[in-house]
Parts: sequence; C-alpha cells; structure tokens
Amino acid sequence: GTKTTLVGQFTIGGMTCAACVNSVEGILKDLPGVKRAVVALATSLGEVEYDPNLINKDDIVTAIEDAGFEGSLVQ
Ligand code: 9UX
Repeated sequence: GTKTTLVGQFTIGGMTCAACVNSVEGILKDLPGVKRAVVALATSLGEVEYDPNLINKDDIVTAIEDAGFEGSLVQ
C-alpha cells in the first residue's frame, strides 16, 4: 500500500534533563499514528513522523501539554 506520513516540528518548553527527553519521546511514540519521535534537549525541538489519517499536529501539541510541558508548532 501507499505509505502516508508527514513530519512535524515542535518546540517543547520545560525540559531540563535527559529523563524529560525520554519521557516526552515515550509519550509521543505511544500516540496512535506516531511512527517516530526524536526530541533534543539543547534546542527544545522535537520532530515527529505521523500518519495524518490518525493524528494531527494539534493533537501532538495537546499531548505535549498534557504531559506537563509547553508545546508549540514550529511550522
Ligand atoms: Mo528530572 Mo527532567 O525530575 O524534569 S525528569 S528534571
């Protein structure tokens, strides 16, 4: 079948340690439709590959916020 994924970039505020990074990555990877999530502490940036049929960028921002961090869409 046809592979359908998009990549979104997010800023994630409030991460202060490597455990925070692992926590955010784990939360993102557990979301339905998320194929890949990479989070960087130094830049407060996260990149998420997702299936737009199952989840959208606003859902991903909401999940970041629900985890106690400040999420926003880069573009
Ligand atoms: Mo350790 Mo990162 O409590 O919030 S997980 S600083």
